[in-house]
Amino acid sequence: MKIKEIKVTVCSPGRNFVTVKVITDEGTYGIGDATLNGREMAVVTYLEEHVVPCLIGRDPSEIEDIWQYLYKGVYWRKGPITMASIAAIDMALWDIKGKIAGLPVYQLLGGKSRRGVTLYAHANGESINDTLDKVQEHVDQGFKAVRLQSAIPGLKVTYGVLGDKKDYFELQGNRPLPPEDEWSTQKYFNSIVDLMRQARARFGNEVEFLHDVHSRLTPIESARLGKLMEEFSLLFLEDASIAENQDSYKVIRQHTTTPLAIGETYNTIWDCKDLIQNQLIDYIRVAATHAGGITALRRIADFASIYNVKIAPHGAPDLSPVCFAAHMHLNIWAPNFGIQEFVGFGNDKSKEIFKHNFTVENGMAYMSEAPGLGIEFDEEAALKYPYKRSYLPVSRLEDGTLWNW
Ligand code: CS2
Ligand code: MG
Repeated sequence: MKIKEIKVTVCSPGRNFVTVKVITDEGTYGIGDATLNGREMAVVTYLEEHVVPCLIGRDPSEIEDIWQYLYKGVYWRKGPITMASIAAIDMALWDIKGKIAGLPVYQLLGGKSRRGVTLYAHANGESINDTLDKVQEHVDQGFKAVRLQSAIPGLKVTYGVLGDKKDYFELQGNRPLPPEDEWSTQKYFNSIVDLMRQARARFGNEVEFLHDVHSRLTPIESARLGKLMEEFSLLFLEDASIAENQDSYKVIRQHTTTPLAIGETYNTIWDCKDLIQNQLIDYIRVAATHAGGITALRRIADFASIYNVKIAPHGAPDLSPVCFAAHMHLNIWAPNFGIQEFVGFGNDKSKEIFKHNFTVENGMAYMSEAPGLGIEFDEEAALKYPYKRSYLPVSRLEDGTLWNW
């Protein structure tokens, strides 16, 4: 069997998705996600101009060799664009291998380690009460874990809070230039404790709470936040601080027992190796699409398991349902699975394009037993929603200093 054709399709059912389809000379095909929010076309070009020509005629069963070929063979290793491209090819090859074997991919990884995949939902509110009402909605649907993000008094827009928008920033259609948001650490500290205190007062300790700081704090500020959060027993505090210097998490770790999660912006194991082996974090949140696919995430999960670090794959609205499918196979297999972020299966346009039979009930996701990844991509439907350039916001402090969004 040989790779005969590779198609890269960009569609925008509310937000841009980049989907790769690898087709063999025997007609079997697989799909993968290559979506990199705000830089989608860079990945498309990388794939079409630099990757596809090298793969035509190769044996699609040689997943590992193709992964190594695309990773080491490029010389200029790593980076989000390279790794998203490798990820999409990798997911598609696992999809093909499963289809040929007549097995869902998780069976090829080692089978199920649990009945279902525990999810956490997002409660985003314009006020603390609004946020807590959203928590209630998720609890009523059976979710056992909810991430709380609430507007910060005095700031126009805050990560995760929808403002006057009807939907996530990632789904607010195209933004021809990056919007600029303002950040104040002081205003944030003035409200975050109240949010969690009122949440615990209303829901007791039955619900797991999570919170995404979105890299807005310095390490010592993260240490301070971690200590303040201890009384609320969070499941984890996410992206408390940027960790390009992985040692900086030693500053946080020595001050607080609040569990720490990081990793959604990482694209190789090297970005998190020290954090994991020095046990500076408790959850690694790498996404299959951004970190090199199933082959790479399996490696990271196994490495993390040696250090009691759990996987909690990124699952924001800018990761396509194909990425969610890949995560489902990894999550149901990984002995050190922790929890999966879940923001729904997308809007109606997205459901028209990406078809699957994964199910969600009482805050748990259940596998599709279809061979391969268990998800189909309707190219015709996709072409109804053409690419629209869109950017993630940029963040500045109140004095204008460029900050971490
Ligand atoms: C967030 C993401 O879901 C999360 O944890 O950090 O929504 C993130 O902002 C987006 O994926 C960026 O594109
Ligand atoms: Mg996040």
